[in-house]
Amino acid sequence: MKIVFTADNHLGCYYARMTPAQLERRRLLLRQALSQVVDYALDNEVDLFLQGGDLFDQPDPRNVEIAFAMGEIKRLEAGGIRTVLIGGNHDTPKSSNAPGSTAPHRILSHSSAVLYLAGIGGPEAVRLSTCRGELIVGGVSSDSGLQPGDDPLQGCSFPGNLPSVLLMHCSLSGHGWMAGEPVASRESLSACGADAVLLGHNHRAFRERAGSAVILSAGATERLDFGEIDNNPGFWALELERGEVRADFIPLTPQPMHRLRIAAEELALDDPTSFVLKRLSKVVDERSLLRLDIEGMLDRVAYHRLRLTDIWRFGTERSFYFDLGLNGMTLAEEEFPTKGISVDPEEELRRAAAEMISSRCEDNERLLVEEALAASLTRLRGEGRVRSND
Ligand SMILES: [Mn+2]
Repeated sequence: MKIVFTADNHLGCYYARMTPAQLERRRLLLRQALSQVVDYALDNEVDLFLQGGDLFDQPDPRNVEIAFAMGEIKRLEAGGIRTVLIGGNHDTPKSSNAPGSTAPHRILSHSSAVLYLAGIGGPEAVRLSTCRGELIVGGVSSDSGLQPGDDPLQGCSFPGNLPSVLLMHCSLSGHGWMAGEPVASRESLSACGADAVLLGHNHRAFRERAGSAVILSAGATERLDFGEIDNNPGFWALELERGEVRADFIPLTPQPMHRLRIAAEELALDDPTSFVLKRLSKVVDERSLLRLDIEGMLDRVAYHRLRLTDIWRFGTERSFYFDLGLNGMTLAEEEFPTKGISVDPEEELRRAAAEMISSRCEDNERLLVEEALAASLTRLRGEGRVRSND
């Protein structure tokens, strides 16, 4: 029996700092990645299309994403392929008993070609017939009711007479993801008796064994942020018999992504801005997601020479999306003469505001700083008056 297994497609993924046009293009690429998985399933005439959670980035996806997913399911159906879905931590509502709350998978499961295994509170298993034989598919959707460290699979077992796969969306012990979330243990995966355990959630693909079970992490179909730059997106093609699993990882070509790090200490120059632009010009291209991080201790002279707005504009105009990371940068302490200096509070406020404005990329952030400055000056002058009346 032939199976395609994908997870973490994150349709409709939101990026707070993208423009609406960038966001639309990025979301189109996420949809196209899933279409490539569907194309593969159709070209190779597989029996089942399994999705291991986080098909959508949110529990309430936009209509465009739902309509797209339905269209892909219909394409699979026309090719005689059934789809099995489970919910992930992103696309399952946090509380299933909140009024009006339902998983988007329930919309898709109105198609007779879709089986949604909500599997909250324990695996839900079905026996499926395909033209190549029968199998058992178990599913455990992401369950926000579980506590950190809970094992979502405790005590589950599969009958031994048919080929079986278990679809889950959770971390595997030993693969650090996020602290404080439920983790499937190798012991319970091995004890459940499934031939293959198919895991969504970890955006990095891997293959392991637990006892007689083959464990496959699907990985995501795109690199969702700069922290995933070293991941290789893709999906799995499986051939399954009782007690025998053959699996090939099929890579997908992600959107190009670059990350450039510059040490602040390198910027002690007459013209640090040109230095940065020269480094950037070697990696920018209009299809790429690009992030520049300036890290380390920057002295104040270099800081005042560094034109961050020019750098941001240069990156933004020449790449698909440009992100400037300054969190790893600190400013060196300024040395003051030991005799003491006189400070004009208004002047200091203006200077601080000018510094903040020059390091902000967004117009609304700059406006906010200007408003804060005006409010601070008003208060400062007001307090001055109160004191002089005393
Ligand atoms: Mn995910």
